[in-house]
Amino acid sequence: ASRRFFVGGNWKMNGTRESLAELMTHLNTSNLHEQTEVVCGAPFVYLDLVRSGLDPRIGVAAQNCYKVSRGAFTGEISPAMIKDCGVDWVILGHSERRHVFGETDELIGQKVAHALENDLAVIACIGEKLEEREAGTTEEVVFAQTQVIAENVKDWTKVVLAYEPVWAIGTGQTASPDQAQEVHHKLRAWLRTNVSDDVADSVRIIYGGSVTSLNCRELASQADVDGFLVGGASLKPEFVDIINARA
Ligand code: G2H
Repeated sequence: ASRRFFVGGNWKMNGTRESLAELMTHLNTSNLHEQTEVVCGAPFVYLDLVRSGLDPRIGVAAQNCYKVSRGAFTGEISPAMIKDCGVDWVILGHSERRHVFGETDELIGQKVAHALENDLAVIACIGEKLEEREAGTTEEVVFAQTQVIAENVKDWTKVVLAYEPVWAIGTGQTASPDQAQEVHHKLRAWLRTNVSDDVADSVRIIYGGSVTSLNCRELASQADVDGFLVGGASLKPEFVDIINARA
């Protein structure tokens, strides 16, 4: 399958005008492989700044959104507002949203549906916790999370699935290439059985969790690893090496 390599940066709650300007200059002036699709996830307050500052060939993502267009939802941001800032992507279901802010599968599903209806492309995140992996329930957990996302997707061309094992996030404990490949392969098989051959063959399944310039190449060489969602390392110059991980 010829899936375009996809590298997302998830800046999380980091950055200042000054530091992001520096990071954007670095990205804009670096040699990024044309065949890699790059999207940077910026904090809401900097979406405008980042969209106007980054080279147009680099996409921008919000890191969350709400499930309706407007109204009395203090503190929330809608897909319509994100689009209005010229931003085309949103990250949904990140483990920090699930586990720090208590977002449920049901809410994440509703957000996915609403974002897609409003023409935002979605990086949909799933992943098991350490105790779930140790209990042997990794498949069960990620299939159940994927099921809820799938129920809310009509157009899979606008979806990237991000597998982020919670035990690997920000811990420096990256999944091994074999561990990542095993779950990605099973997720693709799940899509084949439960959605379609076409979707299974075409949807990018990216890996997230302590990806660095040192471990990205071996991970990128795995058959079912179609890219990365990168947190900590996406704020550093080495992000360029990760973007260019696939030769
Ligand atoms: C996982 C990842 C980016 P990090 O959350 O989504 O972060 O690379 O810092 O583990």
